[in-house]
Amino acid sequence: MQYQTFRGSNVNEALAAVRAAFGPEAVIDSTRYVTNGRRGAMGHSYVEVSAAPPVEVKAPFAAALTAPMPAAAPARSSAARTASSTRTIPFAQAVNPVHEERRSDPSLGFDAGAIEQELRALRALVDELTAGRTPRDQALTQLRAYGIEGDYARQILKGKGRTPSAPSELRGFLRSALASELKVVSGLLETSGPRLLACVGPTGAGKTTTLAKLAARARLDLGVSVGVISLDTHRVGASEQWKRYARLLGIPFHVATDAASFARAEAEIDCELLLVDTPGRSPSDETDSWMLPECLERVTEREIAVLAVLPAWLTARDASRVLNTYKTPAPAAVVLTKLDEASTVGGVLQAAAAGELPIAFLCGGPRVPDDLADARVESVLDAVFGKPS
Ligand SMILES: Nc1nc2c(ncn2[C@@H]2O[C@H](COP(=O)(O)OP(=O)(O)O)[C@@H](O)[C@H]2O)c(=O)[nH]1
Ligand SMILES: [Mg+2]
Repeated sequence: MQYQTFRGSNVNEALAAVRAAFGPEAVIDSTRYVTNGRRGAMGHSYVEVSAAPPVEVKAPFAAALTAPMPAAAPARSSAARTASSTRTIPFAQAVNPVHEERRSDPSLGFDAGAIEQELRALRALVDELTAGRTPRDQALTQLRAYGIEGDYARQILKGKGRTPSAPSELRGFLRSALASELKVVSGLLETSGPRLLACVGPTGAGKTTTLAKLAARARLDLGVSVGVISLDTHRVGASEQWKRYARLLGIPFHVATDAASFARAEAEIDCELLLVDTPGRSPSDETDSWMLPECLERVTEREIAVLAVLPAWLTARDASRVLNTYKTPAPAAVVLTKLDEASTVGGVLQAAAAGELPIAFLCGGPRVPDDLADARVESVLDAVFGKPS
């Protein structure tokens, strides 16, 4: 790829020059803030962007979101039957009708081109805004750009030694500072004994998709017996979607409309891992048709963990507001979804830290079961800061 260098007195000016030359889809390789380090009349600084003309994008992210539902594809039901009876095609292929590789990175897609470009431009902008301020102030501004502010930002810097002033060193410093504050929990699926995992969170956060991923992982990869009960009777098509997943995986599925029918379903399903899907609940929803507490009260023979499912792009304030609606039963951990859509992830981490909740799983796309990973400190840091170059 032929890169050219563009300069401007600030990021916007340099990017405008890139756009004028190569259009809005230009590929940005790097953005750097250059200064001679002097102030006043002797000072000289500019922003340099290395960019190339656009290349054909493999498959836009929107394609993943708008992929037809399995039921809509006429050929899928026979493919699905094949999957459940003989497993001649992988589960993921049967569930996700568009299964070709959507990104260059098959893991979680954190480094998808568009988000990387946005992050680079954001970093350069922050470098520019923070030039000439104390290293600590620069660090706080950087953290704010990643979605982390207030007490949590100060806590991250506290006791971590001298804050470096060079922007390139600062990012590494913040990465290790955040690493020592992050709490993750992994291996939730691998524990043994009768247990129940319920997902709670706002509508559209990815609860059903996450549970389908967990069900597939537990059943197909770990050989755990799984059952599902859905309390979501509100959303059109919700139980049909689950019936399809359940048929493909060969697992029992029930819908419960109240605590009594939940108890009956729970007694009937013979499985190690019971997954419970719930309807979305908005933070402003005062009307309580929320059945989960009553349903879980009756579960005596299983270890229970509630997972709060939060889109990674929520701000700290919105994520905290959501977490506050789920006090009873209290979540044990957070699942970060939609990492592939997020350019800042720090807000949700801040809210999780405020609620003393570890991160349990990361979801970087809608594909069942591929786009699911156990949370690890390094992968959470990659989601916040981008992968180290
Ligand atoms: N891009 C992306 N989409 C996701 C992810 N998780 C779920 N989705 C999509 O988000 C939409 C809502 O997900 P769903 O599981 O039904 O949300 P729920 O209302 O919380 O159960 C669906 O179109 C999913 O395919 C993810 O990690 N990334
Ligand atoms: Mg749902």
